[in-house]
Amino acid sequence: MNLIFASSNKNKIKEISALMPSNIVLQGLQDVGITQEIPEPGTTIKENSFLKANFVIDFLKNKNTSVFADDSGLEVEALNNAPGVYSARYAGTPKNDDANNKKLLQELNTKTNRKAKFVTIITLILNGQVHYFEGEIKGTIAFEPRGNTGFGYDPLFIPQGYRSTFAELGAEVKNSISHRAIAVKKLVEYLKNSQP
Ligand code: ITT
Repeated sequence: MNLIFASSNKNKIKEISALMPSNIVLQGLQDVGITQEIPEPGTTIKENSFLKANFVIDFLKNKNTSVFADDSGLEVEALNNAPGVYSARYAGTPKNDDANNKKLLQELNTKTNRKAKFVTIITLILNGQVHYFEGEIKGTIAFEPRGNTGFGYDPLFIPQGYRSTFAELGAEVKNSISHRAIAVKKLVEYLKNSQP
């Protein structure tokens, strides 16, 4: 089946492509003629996840389009779960991973509690029906950026049970345990069971 992934984040597209079975043909936004960045005006991760998927349905004016979107964020306990829904633009616009990581370290400068979690909510719109799939992973925030794989907050996030950051662990390990991998596995399972 053809499935549109409503994301312009190349790293997410790479991670999700690696988790998709071969009978699902992923189409990017450009494949369906969407070149602008999809607005994310929501105040929760779930809301933005839905808005991104629904944008594609509205844009294509086709309620039977099969589309999914991933909205993700980092929730840091000592910062009242910030940056959360604002993870992409934590240090302002345009979005910048290095600036976000720098700001996060500054905000945590005086904190001893380094606990955090990554959250992903995938919204699937299939035959006009909306479905949500969630994934999260607990961990802690390192004291300086380490490693050079992945994206976003990966150089600062140490998943529970490990000593290395996601950026040090590499794509294969990240993709076997991450928030996104957990949500995508649920999505794939659902698609497998819903196909004739
Ligand atoms: P879309 O086009 O899919 O919306 P985006 O980059 O805007 O791409 P989000 O709105 O979900 O994605 O923003 C989440 C931000 O959180 C993202 O820019 C990263 O900074 C961070 N993030 C999300 N998933 C991550 C991951 O697996 N590892 C590290 N950082 C992540």
